[in-house]
Amino acid sequence: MNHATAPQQLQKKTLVLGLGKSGQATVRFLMAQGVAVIAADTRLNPPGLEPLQQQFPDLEIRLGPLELAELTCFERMVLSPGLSYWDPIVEQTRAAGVEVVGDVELFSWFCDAPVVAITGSNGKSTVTTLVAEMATTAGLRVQVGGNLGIPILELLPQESEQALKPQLYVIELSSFQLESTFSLKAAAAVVLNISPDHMDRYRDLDHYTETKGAIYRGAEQLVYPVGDVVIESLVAQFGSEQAERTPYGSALSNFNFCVDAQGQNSICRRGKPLLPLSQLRIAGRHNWSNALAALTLGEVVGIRLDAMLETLQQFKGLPHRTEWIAEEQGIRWINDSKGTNLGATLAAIEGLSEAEQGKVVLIAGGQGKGADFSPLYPVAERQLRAAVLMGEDAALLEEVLPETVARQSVESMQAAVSAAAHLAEAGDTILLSPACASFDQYSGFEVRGDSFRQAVTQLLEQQT
Ligand code: UMA
Ligand code: ADP
Repeated sequence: MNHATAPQQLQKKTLVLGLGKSGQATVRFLMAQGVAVIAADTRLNPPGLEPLQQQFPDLEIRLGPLELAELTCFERMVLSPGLSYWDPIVEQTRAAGVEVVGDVELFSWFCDAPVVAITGSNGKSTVTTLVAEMATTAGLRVQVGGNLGIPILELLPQESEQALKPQLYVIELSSFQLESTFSLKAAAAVVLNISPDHMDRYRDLDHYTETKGAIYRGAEQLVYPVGDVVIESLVAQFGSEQAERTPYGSALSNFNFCVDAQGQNSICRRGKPLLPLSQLRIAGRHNWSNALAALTLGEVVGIRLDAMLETLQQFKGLPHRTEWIAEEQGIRWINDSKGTNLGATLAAIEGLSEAEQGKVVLIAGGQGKGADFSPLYPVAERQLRAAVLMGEDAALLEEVLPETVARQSVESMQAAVSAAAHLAEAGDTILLSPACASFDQYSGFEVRGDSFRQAVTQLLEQQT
């Protein structure tokens, strides 16, 4: 379907299931298109209840456990990313002939500007923000959102905004969103990396990986990290034959690393040095790789190189992602609260250790989402001085620590910060990178990161 036929296609008896941010945006979008919807949520008091009741007093909203008989009365269900496409009741609803799609699918029916689509286990928000800032610096009208921040349907222009329609969409997509997306034809798509995450939602790692790979379906430019065999196989499986394949990170690809005439490690384009890494304000190998991904995506959709390089020199990184908080008595404090899976935490430890001589005192723990933490062992053996553990799955992390690593269990962030300060030595880095979701103790990673920052500031004030 293209955007001209989309409004007609919407006229189906529709249930919007899930009234979080994306469900609320979906209800508003469909109502604006004149579709009569019914809304539902399995929660008794979902976040969207009051705002939707206020805006649409006549909207029928059903709350609480789902009944199959109720669901199969609809022709279409728009499913929130928080609920699995393979949830038994959703599967039964599909088996009964109801079309189940997500908000990204609706977006792809309506969007009529090029889309840069970004997924991966880690680095999505950083790369999404970088590409959007590069495009903005180059003078394009850009809309940015998706899993990051603004629900995707809110990115589409309203009737009154047609004269200033976006020229580019830059969207972050989670595996949850990709489960129910079928028609997106991105101008450029990337899977940045794959490491286990959300293992409580998928059958196994292959299931999770394939869900992410679907971002390449129908894409014109397939961008991928060269040499990553898992992602290369996704490109082969989901990419069309006509699509252009554009790897990054090797001597044969457009963007890579090299040493310039002054001996400085640099970003280069086809062997020509462009920018010394020392001029980037984001640190760590993982972030340099994010920079290559952003440059490659930007180039294939036509963003000017000078604008991209200018952005790279200014971009300080997002809060809660290996964010520098303080340095006192030779000890650095880093907030990586967004490190919500082990892959992110390993990248943060390795990326930060590279530049420093000391060791890392890691603060970790929370909800492990069914992860296997054993890959922490060798990295911990090399780079950790100590681990301070908290939250629901602290014991699972402790099990995989080598004996050489000191450990302490704590109940609160304040206690974690004070324990870490005692365990660290001059030259060390104290890193909050939990490898876990935060929902057992906080309402989200931002609140967890803020509480870390506050506890660090308090401690350092007491010390002076
Ligand atoms: N839920 C129910 N019953 C329902 C609907 C939802 O119990 O009927 C629960 C879900 O299991 C989930 C929670 O409510 O635990 C939130 O789900 P939701 O679908 O209401 O979420 P939204 O508020 O709409 O936010 C979603 C994304 N959330 C998820 O995918 C869980 C947000 O990504 C996204 O920013 C937003 O849409 C706008 O597009 C957040 C996220 O955590 C940041 N994403 C995961 C991640 O990054 O790891 C994938
Ligand atoms: P996402 O949106 O995928 O969660 P973010 O850009 O918010 O990604 O970064 C989340 C965390 O993932 C960071 O705090 C850092 O620990 C880690 N990270 C960022 N980029 C990468 C990368 N390219 N490879 C591995 N880990 C990364």
